[in-house]
Amino acid sequence: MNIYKLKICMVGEPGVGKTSLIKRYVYGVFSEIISKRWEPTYTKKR
Ligand SMILES: Nc1nc2c(ncn2[C@@H]2O[C@H](COP(=O)(O)OP(=O)(O)OP(=O)(O)O)[C@@H](O)[C@H]2O)c(=O)[nH]1
Ligand SMILES: [Mg+2]
Repeated sequence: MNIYKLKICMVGEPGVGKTSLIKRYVYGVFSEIISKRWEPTYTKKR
């Protein structure tokens, strides 16, 4: 079986839910609290 390492870059308008989507997928959590604006988010999921 081949194992692929992918890097995904999420870009979009401010406040559309990019960080929320990433945190939901990687950590399984969703927060209504607005994250700090313009803060890049780097996460890793195996
Ligand atoms: N109801 C609802 N709220 C959401 C959803 N996704 C994000 N939000 C809310 O929208 C707000 C902004 O979400 P962020 O994930 O911070 O958006 P972002 O695209 O990362 O914003 P920037 O980092 O400023 O570009 C937060 O208050 C989230 O809780 C969703 O699917 N449903
Ligand atoms: Mg964000």
